Amino acid sequence: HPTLLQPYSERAKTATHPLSRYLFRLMDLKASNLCLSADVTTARELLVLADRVGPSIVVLKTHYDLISGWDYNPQTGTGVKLAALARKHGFLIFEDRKFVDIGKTVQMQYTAGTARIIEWAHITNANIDAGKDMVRAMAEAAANWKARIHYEVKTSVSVGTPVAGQFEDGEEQNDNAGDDRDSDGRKGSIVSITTVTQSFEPADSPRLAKTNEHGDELVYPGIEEPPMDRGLLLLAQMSSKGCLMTKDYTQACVEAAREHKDFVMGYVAQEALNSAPDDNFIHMTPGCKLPPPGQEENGHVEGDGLGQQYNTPAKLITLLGTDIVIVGRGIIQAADPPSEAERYRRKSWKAYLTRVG
Ligand code: 6AU
Repeated sequence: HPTLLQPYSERAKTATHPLSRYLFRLMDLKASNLCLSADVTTARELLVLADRVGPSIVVLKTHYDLISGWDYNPQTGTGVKLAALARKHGFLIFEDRKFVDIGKTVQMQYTAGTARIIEWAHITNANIDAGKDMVRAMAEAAANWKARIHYEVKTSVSVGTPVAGQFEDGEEQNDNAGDDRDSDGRKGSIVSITTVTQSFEPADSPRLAKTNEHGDELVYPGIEEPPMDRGLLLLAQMSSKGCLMTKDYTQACVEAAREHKDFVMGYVAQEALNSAPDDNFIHMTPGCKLPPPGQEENGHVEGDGLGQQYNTPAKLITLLGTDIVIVGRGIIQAADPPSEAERYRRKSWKAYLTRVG
C-alpha cells in the first residue's frame, strides 16, 4: 500500500482527521514514532514520568483506572496536569479505555462520569464487538463536545425572598422579573436576578496562556498546538496470546474506520491495515520490546508470562508496516526510563526510515 512507503510528512497532507495530520507532522518534527504506555500505579509517578519521557514521545497512553490518587477535579486534576505536560513537551494523550457497550452508554462514559475522558484525552480507543453504531455514537458525542467548547455558559439565577411559610427551602422562583409567583403559582417577591457566567475552556485549549508569570514557555516550540479535535482508534487486533478477534472482526473495524474518517484516526493493530487506495489511517502497535542493549535488535523477546507477546520495533514498523510503537514495561522498568525511551525512539525511527527508504 502507498502509505507504507510515504514519509509521515507526506501522509500529514492527506490524512482526513485533523489530529492525524497534526500527529504525522509532530512525528516528523520530533523524529519520533514512540508512544509511552504510562502504566504506573500512582498519579504522582505518572506526572513525573510524563515530564521526564515527554521529549522522546509523540503519544502518552494512560489507563486512568489503574492509577491510584487520580484527581478528578476538572480545573486542577490529573487530566489537566497531564494536558499541561502534553503542551509543554509536544505529545498527544491517549486514554486506553477500550470502550465497548451500547452507543448511549459509551457516550456517557466518554464525556461524563468521574473521569470526563473527553476533556483531557485527545485520543481514546474502542472495541467494536458490540457493533459499529457505537462508533457513530462516540463521534456524535465528540462533535457535541466540540460545539460546546469556548462558549461562555450564562445561567440566570433568581434570588427570591419567600413569603413566610409559602416556599420550601431552596425552591427556585419563576425568573420573570416582576412576576412575584413561582412556577407553582405560589407568591413570593424577587429580590434580584444574577447572571452567573462560566467559561468552558478544555484542558488542551490553545487559548490558554502560552507563558507563565515568569515568562517560561508553556508550549512546545516548532509546531502550533494541536487542533481542538478528538480522535478514536479502533482496537482491530491485539497483541495477546489466544486473542479471539477474528479476521472478520478486524475487517469490520476497517469498514467502520472508513465510514467515520472524520473521527476515527486509525487502529490499535499488529500490522498495517490500509488497503483501499485512499486509506491513510495511522497504526499504533503495543506488544513491543527491545532485547537488552548490545543484543541483536531482531532478536527474540520473551512474553510476560500473562499472555502478552512482544515484537521489536524493527519487525513491527519495517516488516509489518505499523506507524507508532506503544511501549510500557520496556521503558518504565528500565533503570533510567528517559534514556531507555531515547533508545526506543532511535530504533523505532530507524525502522521507519528503513521502511520508507
Ligand atoms: O508494553 P507493555 O506490555 O508493558 O504494555 C502494553 C500496553 C498495556 C496494554 O493495555 C496495551 O498496551 N495493549 C493494547 C492497547 C494499547 O490497546 C492492545 C493490545 O493488543 N495489547 C496491549 O498490550 O497498557
